[in-house]
Amino acid sequence: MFSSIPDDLIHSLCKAKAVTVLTGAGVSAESGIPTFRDAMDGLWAQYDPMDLATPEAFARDPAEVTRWYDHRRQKCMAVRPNSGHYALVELERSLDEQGLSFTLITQNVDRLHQRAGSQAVVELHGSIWDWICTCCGEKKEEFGMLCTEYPPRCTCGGVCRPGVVWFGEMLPVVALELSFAALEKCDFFFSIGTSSLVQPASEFIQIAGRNRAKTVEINLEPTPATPWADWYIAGRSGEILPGLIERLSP
Ligand code: BJW
Ligand code: ZN
Repeated sequence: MFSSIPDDLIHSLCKAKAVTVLTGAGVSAESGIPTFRDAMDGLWAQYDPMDLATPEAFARDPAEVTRWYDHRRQKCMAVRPNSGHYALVELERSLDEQGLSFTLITQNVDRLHQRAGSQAVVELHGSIWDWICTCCGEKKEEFGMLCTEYPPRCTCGGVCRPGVVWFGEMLPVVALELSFAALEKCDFFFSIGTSSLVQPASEFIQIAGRNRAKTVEINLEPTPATPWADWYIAGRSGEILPGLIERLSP
């Protein structure tokens, strides 16, 4: 069960000219991908993701860290986008048809939004399918492929690292610029399935609100973003979003 969607939220969203959506791990949870702060499964149950998703962990043991990412890649391939992902595709299509603006910013590295059909996705924390050579800097995408060695090597002989953003690292400049432009432009902002603990994404709701956007948060539980939200809807994004999109239809 989830709290009902208020009429004034629907009314405000119907009037919006530019919508920006920020998603986090909760949006993929109903597909079967554990959230970042959920316990890990199988062989990796004894590990804390906060200890593996760091430059220090990769420097210490690149083979272990790349094996962990391969485990997660396997999981990503084994699952499908859920009704929350598809509802966001529908929202994008509907706004597009009306000539209105839509930006989807995701902290997720799993590419499920793209697999669902979302067109313009800003990947704030990179992608689990990208590799970057630590030696020559070459970036390559290997969607759907697993490693043949740990860590994989570039043609130059250098060690490759996952193309994701770890704690203490800068976010991709283009993704940041697109995000800030979308926050400045939007008059309606969604924060969906994120714990709002990790900067800079955790501040997006405040930035959007300061720019006079109406803000809504959808999450199983309140987060540090909740006080900044004009509406907080408690529940699963895969249940709430389809109902919300349906209410937009004339
Ligand atoms: C549902 C649901 C359902 C469940 N429906 N909801 C001190 C030292 C060094 C750095 C810092 C520091 N203090 C602050 C910093 C900055 C740091 C930071 O914020 N740290 C905090 C932990 C304090 N940030 C950074 O370092 C960032 N870079 C940066 O700021 O650069 C400038 C800078 C440089 C140097 C120093 C200081 C500043 C980079 C952050 C990179 C984050 N990377 C990760 C890993 C990506 C790769 C990988 O996946 O392996 O990104 S960490 C992890 O957290 C991952 C996620 O994208 C990110 C956010 O998590 P998310 O999506 O919110 O997931 P969860 O699991 O936290 O929450 C899930 C939510 O869903 C929950 O709320 C559930 O209730 C909900 N939910 N099911 C709806 N069905
Ligand atoms: Zn190289």
